[in-house]
Amino acid sequence: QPSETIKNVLKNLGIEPENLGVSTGGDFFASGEEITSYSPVDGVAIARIRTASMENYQEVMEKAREAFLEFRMMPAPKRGELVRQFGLKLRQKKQDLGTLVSYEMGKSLQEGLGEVQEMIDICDFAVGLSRQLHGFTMHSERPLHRMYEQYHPLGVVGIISAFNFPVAVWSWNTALAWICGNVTVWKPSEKVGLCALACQRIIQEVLSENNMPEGISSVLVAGHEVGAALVEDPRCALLSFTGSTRVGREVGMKVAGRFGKSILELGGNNAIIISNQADIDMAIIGAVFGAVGTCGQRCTSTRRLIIHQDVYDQVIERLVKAYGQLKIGDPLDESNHVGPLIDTDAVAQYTKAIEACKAQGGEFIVEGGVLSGEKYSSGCYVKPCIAKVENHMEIVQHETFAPILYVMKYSELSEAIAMHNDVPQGLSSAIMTQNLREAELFLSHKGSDCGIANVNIGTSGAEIGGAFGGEKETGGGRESGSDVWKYYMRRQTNTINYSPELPLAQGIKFDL
Ligand code: UN1
Repeated sequence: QPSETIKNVLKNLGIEPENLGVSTGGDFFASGEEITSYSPVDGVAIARIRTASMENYQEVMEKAREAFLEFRMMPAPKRGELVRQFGLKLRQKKQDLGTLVSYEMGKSLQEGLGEVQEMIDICDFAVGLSRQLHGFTMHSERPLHRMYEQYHPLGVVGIISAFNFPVAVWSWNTALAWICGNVTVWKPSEKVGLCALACQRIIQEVLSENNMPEGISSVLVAGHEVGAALVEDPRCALLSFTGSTRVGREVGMKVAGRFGKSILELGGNNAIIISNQADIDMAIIGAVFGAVGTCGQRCTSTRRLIIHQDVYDQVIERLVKAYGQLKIGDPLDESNHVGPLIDTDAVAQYTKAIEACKAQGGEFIVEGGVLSGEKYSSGCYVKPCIAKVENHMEIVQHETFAPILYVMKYSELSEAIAMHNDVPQGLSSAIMTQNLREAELFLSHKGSDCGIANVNIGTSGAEIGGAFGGEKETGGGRESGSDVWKYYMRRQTNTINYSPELPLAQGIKFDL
């Protein structure tokens, strides 16, 4: 049984003991199998969700298509007004939704609230953008001609999101997709289906208060089959996928195969270079938060530290000390630093990675292990750990979604950058240095090869105002800020002739 506090949160968010997992904006429905959402915090079965059947999926896609025909004609600033109201409701629901995120996913309450704050921020950002979907105008090479470009909505945007950011990733996609005139269909991770239902209820309130048709925002809590159908469906104009590189590779190829568009946000293998000219206090905080925050389950989590030999011993000593002070336990208790992993499968992956690391020659300077005892009865709590490794080791080349931090040593910055880039992934990166030359080199063309490169900030915790995403096996997609909205629209170049002649471009003569 969830605690009284949690029961209240569930009630405030419209979550029942038994829920239907599909909605297009009206009554919830579903006729697939039933699943149970368990909390990794205490192992409690929070609630049950009936998932989408394939028939339910077809119904959702039809509704979405119909809604798009209407929604695309609504002026963008009016669509922005819907998103503004959504942001206001999120402000009212922040405490409840943040608590549910923390309880269902297991991240700390601070981080759960932070995730809802990201939703609010992207709404504000999108409201402003709704009046700024600018294209260029160009000078035509022909007399009395005009050229310009416009951005048109795409259609149905499919969103497949991961368990680790149960609410924010959806909102980065939807806030932009909606102001751009698209409708959205969301298949969240089944591990955090209740968070998805809560989000859908909030947006539905806004849409129905504004007498909007059904189909603008849909959710499908569903299994693999429905996800696969969405990937293959030509009605899904853009598919935004967050998840593993293994699955993302399949998704990307399938969507490309039907000439659909995709945004892929896949694995990271993020490193911080700690220079001998770093502010070490800052470096330690950045590294520890990056490695253990969200129990190492962010795609931006710090996986590797590349430390200058002159400060290596000092940094190691301070890391070991800091890890000794970490409090592991209930993430809703604000005195704890580290909560649980998402489930016992994740715990098994963690244990396997530690064994592999040892077998490949890694030396643990902070030992890992699975915690047991009453406080840890869900079986999902593990000890953050640190291993001395070499960058080329197979385990170091892979992303393990757990708090395992790999440390290595360098002597020259060029060598550190080479090690930094010598992994298949390219999401987030950082250098800790107070030396301008080092910082600029790291940010230069021969510096970090990642989509995100920071100076004197850790690898995680990106703001929504920048474009979020990475290179190489991270998939190349970008979400949230900057000019990312362009991914959600199709560009059209228009040339208008207002002369009485028909001159051809490139000086071609064609007389009849
Ligand atoms: C993710 O882990 O999928 O930069 C997203 C960060 C967050 C987003 C992480 N703003 O850590």
